[in-house]
Amino acid sequence: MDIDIVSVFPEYFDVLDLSLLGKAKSKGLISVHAHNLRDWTHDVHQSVDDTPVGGGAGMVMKPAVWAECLDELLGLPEADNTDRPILIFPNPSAPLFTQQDATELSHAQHLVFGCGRYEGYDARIPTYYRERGVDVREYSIGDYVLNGGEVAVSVMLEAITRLLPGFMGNPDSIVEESYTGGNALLEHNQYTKPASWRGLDVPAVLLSGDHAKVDRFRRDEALKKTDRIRPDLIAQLDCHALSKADRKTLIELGWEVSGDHPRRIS
Ligand code: 6GU
Repeated sequence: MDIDIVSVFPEYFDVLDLSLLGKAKSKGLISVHAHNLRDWTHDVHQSVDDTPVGGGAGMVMKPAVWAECLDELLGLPEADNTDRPILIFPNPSAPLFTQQDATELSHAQHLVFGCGRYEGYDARIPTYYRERGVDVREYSIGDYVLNGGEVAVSVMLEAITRLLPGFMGNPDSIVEESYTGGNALLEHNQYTKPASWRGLDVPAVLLSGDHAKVDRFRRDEALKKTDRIRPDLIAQLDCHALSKADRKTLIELGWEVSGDHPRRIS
């Protein structure tokens, strides 16, 4: 996978050489290039932003500089639509980035990320590239405000690249974790040895050696934890995909399990 990142703080991405992502780079699984947007300016001040049309606080990133940069990285106008990169802009006012997006993007050959700074970027930039057939995505990583897209891009990159075949030592750990697959639950608690530590014991069933019982215990723990912390995820479950034992647990937790999705009744 080839990854280009455009930012006014390209050094921010030097940290990608550390960690697992650095390992994936040295293994040749991914290549990452962080570019400085200011390299595409022509004025002495290398300015990339201007005041908002219509008034208001802050500065907005100018379309012309971005377009010179993105035309080059996307190979426009020559490249045909088939192997164009996917263009991604972090944006706090966009749909939330989910595990499903990470999975889908992990199958792409080439991703280009454009980091906005200040109060954002001119809305005509994504429009322009969409009109030229580019797959343009805008994502928020959560309901809070960051100063710029750099942190959001590193979050998305980590979520995407760890799904690449050969990235993780043990691919099973991806299959088992929260948010994977259509029926997302929070993960059950994990424990390691010793079985008793400072007066706190691990749940006895985990020491029983009875794998069916352990699986059921963990599944019920996941259902209870999700009910408590993220009931919105329970309400999105597909009732038809739930086992008899899952239904029983959810009913005990106060859900009606019929129709397409569970509904809280008490
Ligand atoms: Cl993608 N960008 C910024 N600047 N702030 C955010 C965000 C993105 N997602 C949540 N907050």
